[in-house]
Amino acid sequence: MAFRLLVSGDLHLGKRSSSVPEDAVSGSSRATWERMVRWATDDPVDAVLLTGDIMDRDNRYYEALGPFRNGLQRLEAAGIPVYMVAGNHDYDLLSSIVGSSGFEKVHLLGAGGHWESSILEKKGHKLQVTGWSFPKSHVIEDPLDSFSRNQLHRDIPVIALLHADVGSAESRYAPVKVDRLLQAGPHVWALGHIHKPEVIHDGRPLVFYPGSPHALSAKEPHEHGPALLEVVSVDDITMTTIPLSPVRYETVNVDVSGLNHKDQLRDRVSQGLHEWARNSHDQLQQVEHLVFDLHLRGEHNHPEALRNWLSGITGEYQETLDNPAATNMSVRKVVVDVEPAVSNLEELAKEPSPAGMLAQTILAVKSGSNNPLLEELMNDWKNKQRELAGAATYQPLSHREEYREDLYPDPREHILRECHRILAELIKQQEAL
Ligand SMILES: [Mn+2]
Repeated sequence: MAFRLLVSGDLHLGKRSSSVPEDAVSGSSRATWERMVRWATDDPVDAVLLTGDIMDRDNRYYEALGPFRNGLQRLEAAGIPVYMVAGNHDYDLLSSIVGSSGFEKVHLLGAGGHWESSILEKKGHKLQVTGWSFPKSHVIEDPLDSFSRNQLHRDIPVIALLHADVGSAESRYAPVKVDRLLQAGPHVWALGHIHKPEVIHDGRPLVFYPGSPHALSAKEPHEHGPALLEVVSVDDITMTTIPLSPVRYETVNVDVSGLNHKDQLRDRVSQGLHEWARNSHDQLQQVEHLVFDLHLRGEHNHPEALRNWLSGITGEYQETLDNPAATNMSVRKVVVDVEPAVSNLEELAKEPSPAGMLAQTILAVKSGSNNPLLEELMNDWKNKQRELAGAATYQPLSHREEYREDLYPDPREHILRECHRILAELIKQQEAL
């Protein structure tokens, strides 16, 4: 006998996926919520567990309230209990929804930041669900400071729900140390806050972020969906992802070496995208929007021409796959990341010329070493970054999580790309002489 539990968090109802047409119904996170409710009721699970940030504060959550409540009503009507905790986005939104609708099986656990438990029963078997909810938008204390092992039942599986930032001590979103989760007592820690699905500890306990079930941006690539937990006993717990997100983001590399015509390039790109889709056929059964970042790789001395030949592709390219979901493929972004066709970069690096300096710098980035030009570029980059981060223009954004994540990208890959571009330009000029 196993408990089957559908686990998810970070739905951010009210939000839409970026780079998906505004009028596409499946571009909204509520589409995935509706899919989850259908999945949970079709072959009824024993409970639905939600790990916070179900509603998105910054977006049109009033519009999302109806669909959320409606889904809860369908789960309640099917006799499926729901246990949830609040995150930093919905710390003050969930209690009113749960409290005012006369639900009997929908539970908000740990309101106000006080750990709280509930027991789930099935054919004489028991399982404990415990949880802690955000009491306000920012929490700098570790929620495990107030966690007590005494509240745990002995000999039955315990699933803990927590919206928290694991491993980042400086976080303002409930920082938690992995070690404390491992030693606290529950057999499963189902977490919320991080949108990328991640298993932090596989075993006992199982510690994982199910991630956002609906892919919201290109920063959330690959498969997304809720997790199915199957709990047989404290020693027999398995987790699988149910890929319900109708949106999927992927990066595809296309080798453009030797391509010297626009049509050739466009054909190669289309081939590359179709090949990716063919190889991932089984994973696209529910994907309605497949959004690509296209990386052009290989050797080429005319990166600007490549860019021009593909200009407009980000708006124009639309192809529909012949599969049950009629997956629509589009291109969000093109990155030209080609290397100059140089017969011997090491030889070139010995030359006392601008091309030689660039070759040296390329070799330095690739080998992880340093040279004076690279050092100078890195310093310039850091100074510019600091200026930008402090600029008044961007201050209104400074509280946004996604903004802070973007602040300090690794400059080396950008420097490498620019060195390649300039070296290719120099070679082109020399060829023309
Ligand atoms: Mn969060």
